[in-house]
Amino acid sequence: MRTQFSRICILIISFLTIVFLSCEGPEGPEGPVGPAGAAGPQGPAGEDGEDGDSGGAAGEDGQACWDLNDNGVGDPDEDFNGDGIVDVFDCQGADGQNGADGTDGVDGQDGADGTDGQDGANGQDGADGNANVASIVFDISGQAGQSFISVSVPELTEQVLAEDLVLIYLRYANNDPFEWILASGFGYNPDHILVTKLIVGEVLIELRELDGVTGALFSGDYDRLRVVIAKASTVETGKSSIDFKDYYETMDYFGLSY
Ligand SMILES: [Ca+2]
Ligand SMILES: [Ca+2]
Repeated sequence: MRTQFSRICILIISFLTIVFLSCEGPEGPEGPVGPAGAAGPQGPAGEDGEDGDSGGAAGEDGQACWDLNDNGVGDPDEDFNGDGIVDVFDCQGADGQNGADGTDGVDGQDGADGTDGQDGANGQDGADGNANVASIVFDISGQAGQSFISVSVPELTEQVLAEDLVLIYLRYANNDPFEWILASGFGYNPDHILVTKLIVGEVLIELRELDGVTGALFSGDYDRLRVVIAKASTVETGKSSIDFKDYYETMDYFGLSY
């Protein structure tokens, strides 16, 4: 009985297998490309190549430091140290910057005095002076405010007063240039006259106003008194035309400076 059942089962299974196999459909389309696989391991190193050709051309020489014009020749003007050879000793770098000024040195000692120079040549003789004429000037500005002044003149000796010509001039200080007035007669202004007296060693001068009123006539208008003493022999006869009131003509006549 059991064997029969097994056979029946086998028959059923076989039948079902035939049924499934006979039921397979047609083949479907090709599916998409799958993802790339992982890289494989590195392969072994290859063999060394052959050595290249070592016979390349040599490079050109560089420029020598002394060859300023780069012509490869030592030119005369490249012989900087002047020894007749152009070589590395002629190589010069660029000038450096000037250094800072040094501190001043200590003053040296004074040198010895030099020897005296030679005397110069004598100058030319000056014009002859007039030994027979004396001209003396006195400052009378300190006597301002007076109407009468006395000036000490030691040169007026008794002999001079007896033999020589004596002229007295007053300088009027208020004009530019100054004017000299003969101290006898009218003064610079016609409102007064000048009266001069000569005594031994002294000149006396009085200013008299024409209106008879005596005032402080020497108010500083006259600041200098000049005494001219001329030997009588120097006053030539026939020269009476000299106007002694003209101060400059008189000075010229006696050869005196103004
Ligand atoms: Ca050169
Ligand atoms: Ca040289």
